[in-house]
Amino acid sequence: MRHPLSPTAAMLALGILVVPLAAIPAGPAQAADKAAVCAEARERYAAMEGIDKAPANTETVLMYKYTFCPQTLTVKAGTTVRFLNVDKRTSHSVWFKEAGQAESDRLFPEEMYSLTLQDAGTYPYLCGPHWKQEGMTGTLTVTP
Ligand SMILES: [Cu+2]
Repeated sequence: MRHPLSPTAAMLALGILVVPLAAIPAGPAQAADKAAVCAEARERYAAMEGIDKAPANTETVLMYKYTFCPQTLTVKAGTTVRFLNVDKRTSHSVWFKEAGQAESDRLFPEEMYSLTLQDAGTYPYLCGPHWKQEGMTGTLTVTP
């Protein structure tokens, strides 16, 4: 049996560390990066004070580092979805552009925007200032 810290294992471990770092693009974050961003966003949300963490019939989408967390969400018609900015400095917006809705006001850290959709369907949305350059978009699916 090979020793767990044999040179080969150490080199493999190093390779695992080096490859993803080199693969990080300058543009929109890839899926793996988004997962890490959203894990951090959830930690920030959990630590945030003064916000009801379990409001009735409500789902929460976090906005953090040019990412909606989760990026796709399915809810039953009549569920309220609130979009909460857990960023440190950056402001975001929520814009159901394709559905013809007006863009939300700019949401600063710890501010939120809520909406309740009654009609089943798939609703893509975006962040006004960050969808083009940063790919900050999401999709909300409403089921009957
Ligand atoms: Cu944004």
